[in-house]
Amino acid sequence: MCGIVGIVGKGPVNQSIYDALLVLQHRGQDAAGIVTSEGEKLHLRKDKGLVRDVFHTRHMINLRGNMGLGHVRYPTAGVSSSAEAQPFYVNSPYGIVLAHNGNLTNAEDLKRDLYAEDLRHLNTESDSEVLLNIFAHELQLQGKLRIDEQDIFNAVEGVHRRCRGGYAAVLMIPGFGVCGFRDPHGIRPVVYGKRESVSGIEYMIASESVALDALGFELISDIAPGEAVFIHADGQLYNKQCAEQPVLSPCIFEFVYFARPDSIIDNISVHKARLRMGKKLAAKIKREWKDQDIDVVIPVPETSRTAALQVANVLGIGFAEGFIKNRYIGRTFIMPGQKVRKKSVRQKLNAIDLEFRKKNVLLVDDSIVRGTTSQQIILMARDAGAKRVYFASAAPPVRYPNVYGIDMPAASELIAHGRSEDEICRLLGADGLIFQDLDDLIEAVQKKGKSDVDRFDTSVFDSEYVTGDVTVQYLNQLEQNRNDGVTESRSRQSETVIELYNTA
Ligand code: PIN
Repeated sequence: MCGIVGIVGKGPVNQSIYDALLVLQHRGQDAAGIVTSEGEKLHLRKDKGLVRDVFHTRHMINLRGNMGLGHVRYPTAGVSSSAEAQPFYVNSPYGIVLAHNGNLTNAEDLKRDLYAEDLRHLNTESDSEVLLNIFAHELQLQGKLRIDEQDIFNAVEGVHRRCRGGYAAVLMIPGFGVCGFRDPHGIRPVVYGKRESVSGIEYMIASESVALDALGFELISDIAPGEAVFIHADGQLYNKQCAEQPVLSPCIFEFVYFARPDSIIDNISVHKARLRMGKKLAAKIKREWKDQDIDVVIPVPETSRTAALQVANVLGIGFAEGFIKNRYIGRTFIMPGQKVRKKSVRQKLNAIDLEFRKKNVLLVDDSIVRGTTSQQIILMARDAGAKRVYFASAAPPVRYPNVYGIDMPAASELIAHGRSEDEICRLLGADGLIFQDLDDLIEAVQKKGKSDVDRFDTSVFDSEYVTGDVTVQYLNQLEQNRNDGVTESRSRQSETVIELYNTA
């Protein structure tokens, strides 16, 4: 997953882009980048690391100009390296920089076409570089020395014709303007807003509305599925629907876990959606655990708190904070020749024994993915003296991989893949386990049918991939790539799963 931002300002934008990236940091901690346009000149700084570590004063001083883009990256496709940090740049036509959130499901075909037909060279494994080159080629086809917004929209139409998958992107042409666009299913979120400055109106495009809030921008709208918004360097805003059959189907996992609770996505408050998830989950617990003997509801920090509080309210049971998270958990330093170990959950979370001692506790988490954390948390609750440990997930079992840009493990690493709920409960070592029903989750996010969203991408729960192009071969390839130890951390985490399962 990644976070993107684009600003057309009336003064220097470097600080505003930096601040917006800090607010979007939860969307990716692997790499960060900012590019600004000072007239025709581009200034770029990108590297691996957190926003606060990538940009120093000397970099910020160089990032001159009144418009620019920013990106925070979470590795999805490809390896994690500084060469793959974004924004990406291509020099022809006109010079274009692009930052992307999502994943193209037909990237391999597009790479072949770019090479063999469009005569373009790609220098990374990243599908974002593919997206940029497709856009660049489509813009080149307009065949003009001086372009206008219509040429940009025509090129975005070309992107929608050729690309499949999830993509929310911002791009910039130096001295000309910034464009934001969203795939025809609107899988990944992206919004735009404005702020009045003494010199006129400034515009921002960002992954989440929280970035607008934090910088004093007022939310105008989500970019609609298939739509493109273009802001000219002079501050004029244009928008156009560039897809033939747009169908809004946003990723439901943004609401479950990924997005900040203070964001509004497709007119739905993430916070309120999580409150409704808690209500629904409590109703299911009431229905299914008639003689439940829960003494206290304890959230697994952070995301699940909102839902857990509602579970406790609806059940009429006490709520307690039983786990304390270390906010300053540091990096793992790899010494030569040393085997890298995953930081244990115990280093990140510590239990307050008195909230567990001699009690039947219900732990609530937003989701169960690999199950490794859940397993360790249940052990911690027992070690802290709990009599019985029940576990509830505010989302249904995650059984299938994500192909639209959420960094999820391969199917075989998902604890729920091919397993019944009873089997998962046994592996986790819980005394009882309950999952949200998918229909309830959809209703919770949909505001009981009151939102404009008729359909969500729920593929991680039911394998219904909204773009309709995800084949068994594609998923097998994904399984192989993700299992091949694409990143150290992934392979390390799967090791831990096996170790823990064997001891269960
Ligand atoms: C983490 C939110 N949430 C916790 C992410 C753990 C799955 N995990 C998904 C649960 S936070 S596991 O609150 O935002 O920090 O199932 O893979 O063990």
